[in-house]
Amino acid sequence: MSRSEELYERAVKVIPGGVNSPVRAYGSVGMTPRFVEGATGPYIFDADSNRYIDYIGSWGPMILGHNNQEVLKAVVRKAESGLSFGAATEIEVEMAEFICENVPSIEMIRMVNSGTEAVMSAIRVARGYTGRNKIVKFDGCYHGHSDALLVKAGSGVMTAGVPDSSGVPAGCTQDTLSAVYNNLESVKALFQEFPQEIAAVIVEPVAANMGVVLPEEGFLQGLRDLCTEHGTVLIFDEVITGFRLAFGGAQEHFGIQADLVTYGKIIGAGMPVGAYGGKREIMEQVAPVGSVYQAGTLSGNPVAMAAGLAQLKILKEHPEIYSKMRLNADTLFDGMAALVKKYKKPWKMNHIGSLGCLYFTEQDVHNYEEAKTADTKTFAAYFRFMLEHGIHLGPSQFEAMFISNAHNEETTKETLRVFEEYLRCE
Ligand code: HOZ
Repeated sequence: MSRSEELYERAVKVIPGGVNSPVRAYGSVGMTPRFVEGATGPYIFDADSNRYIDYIGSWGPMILGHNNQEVLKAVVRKAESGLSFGAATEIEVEMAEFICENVPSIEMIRMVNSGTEAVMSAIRVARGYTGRNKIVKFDGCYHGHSDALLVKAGSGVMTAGVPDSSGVPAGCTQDTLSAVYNNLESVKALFQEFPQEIAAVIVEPVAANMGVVLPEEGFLQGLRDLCTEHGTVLIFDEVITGFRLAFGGAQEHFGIQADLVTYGKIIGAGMPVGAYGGKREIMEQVAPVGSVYQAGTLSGNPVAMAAGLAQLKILKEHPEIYSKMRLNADTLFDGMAALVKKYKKPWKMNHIGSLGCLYFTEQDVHNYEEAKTADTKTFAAYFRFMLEHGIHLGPSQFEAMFISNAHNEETTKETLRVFEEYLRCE
């Protein structure tokens, strides 16, 4: 029995499914998880000392690759003065100033501890600001696991085989409306049905929890225009795209400004952090200035701030990181698409910047229904082959592949070699 199998045996006795987040259980690929011992650069090592090229990158934040020494030093230095105080610290101000200076739509920002918390709070603020209750989300977009947003959610909910979670009272989702990604008409119809009732439209500007679905030309601008017209708060959930798609995230990449933006793990460089920010007049609704309550002892934790700020500063000082990541990502994803063609498979590769997803379907994927046509059994076989040959992918058809600045020609060449071997044996 491998060490990972031993650990899994222990884990399932004391942790539901043996994991602290469902996708990690490898359920949708019919395997048991590899337990991770450590990681460096583009590589991750399991408890049996196997080395893998890692395309999860902690689901996005390891933009610089694993175990970046500058980030690590900043963490150690900060930790030496204490881990948590539950009181205001200078580094929180530095972080807030840095983001406000660098992201044009953000005039004020509040730190929290995860993307889930950021989105939950942003929705509350949008409701407080507008005095309205309804929110619009999109089928297949995932905004964390708060009650109101577990409606046709992406990520692990998609492979759980149920559109909505149990344990969520109907009252919590009665004001959640779900529209079709890339379909402005479906959003217009909701505005027509509920004029003056929609507090917020929340969207992943690149939907990266149902694989990777790119916004079509005009979609995000259309949402911007509809929200402006109806006095509705437009929220970009940039938990995955923030500081990744470009330094200014999807807002910079697509040239569209949201009213509120949510961030997650990326701004903690992998430490547990989230944040929501945006227009001053909206953010001033938040307590203690305004009447929308939101709080947390670990919010703005100094060690997490130190990690995040160190990474963000490196990204700001080295804009060439983005072109390098894009080049590596294009070489890998276009290379995979070329191999798919060479071996006469009908599968589709969606990619943008450092994010990509190979869908095992012959259907082009622009939304949730199309993503769901993917053959998850074929994905599972592909996943197993890749893992057994040293390539660590997200264990679900509906997760993205993440490229970091540490990936290079060698990792791309090796990944393409293994992928071709898989296609040859398929
Ligand atoms: N929901 C995450 C992926 N979109 C997975 C989180 C995790 O398992 O760490």
